[in-house]
Amino acid sequence: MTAVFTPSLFDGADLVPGRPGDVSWSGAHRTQLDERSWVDVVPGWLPGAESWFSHLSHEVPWQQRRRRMFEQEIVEPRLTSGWALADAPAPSDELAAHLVERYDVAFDRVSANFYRDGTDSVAWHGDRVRFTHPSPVVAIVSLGAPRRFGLRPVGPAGASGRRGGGTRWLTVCGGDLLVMGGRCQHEWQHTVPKEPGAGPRISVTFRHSDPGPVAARSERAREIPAWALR
Ligand SMILES: O=C(O)CCC(=O)C(=O)O
Repeated sequence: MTAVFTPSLFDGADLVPGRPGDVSWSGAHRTQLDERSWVDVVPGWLPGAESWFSHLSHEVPWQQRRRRMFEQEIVEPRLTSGWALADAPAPSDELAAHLVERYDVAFDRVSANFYRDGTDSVAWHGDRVRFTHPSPVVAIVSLGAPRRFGLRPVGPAGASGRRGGGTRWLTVCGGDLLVMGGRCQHEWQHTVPKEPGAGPRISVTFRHSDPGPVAARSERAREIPAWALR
């Protein structure tokens, strides 16, 4: 693939066989982690995931972030990049439109993580949106090699000491969609652990900066302004 990445001109059509509009929800399955948190998995959601993987792996300006942890600076064991939706690589905008329709939040930020091999990983964490959103929805498209994805409850445990039934593990494959919602970022953590022998994988994550539902926002817009009632 010799395509040069020009977000304003490139519509992704030649990289994602089948239109991005062809995403399939047919295998969608929701797991209720506990009474407040859920995770949806949609196997094979994205057609042409392999070519998007190939394109992103070569064309994204990947960076390796450093962060402070326990008084030490650590180099993150993966590469990352991020955009506002309008600047994100095609067909992010079309995929976001599908996600907005289904989850009723205004996905407007996209980030990508490149796990070059099984030594790359991300540790247990909740996403930062939990500091601003009571119920963020975080949607992750997997591209490339399969990886294990873990979810574990945090905070006060129930009488059993294992609120929500303890740690859950699943395998995400190229083209799969995984969506976390409800209180998942607050009350659960997730991880992609190191996995000896794993091949390269990219995850593309959609988040929303407005905490509220899209439908409610348009309802609010339709509300009669106070001045008109005076
Ligand atoms: O790569 C993934 O599937 C998870 C990414 C993630 O948890 C994050 O970047 O916060």
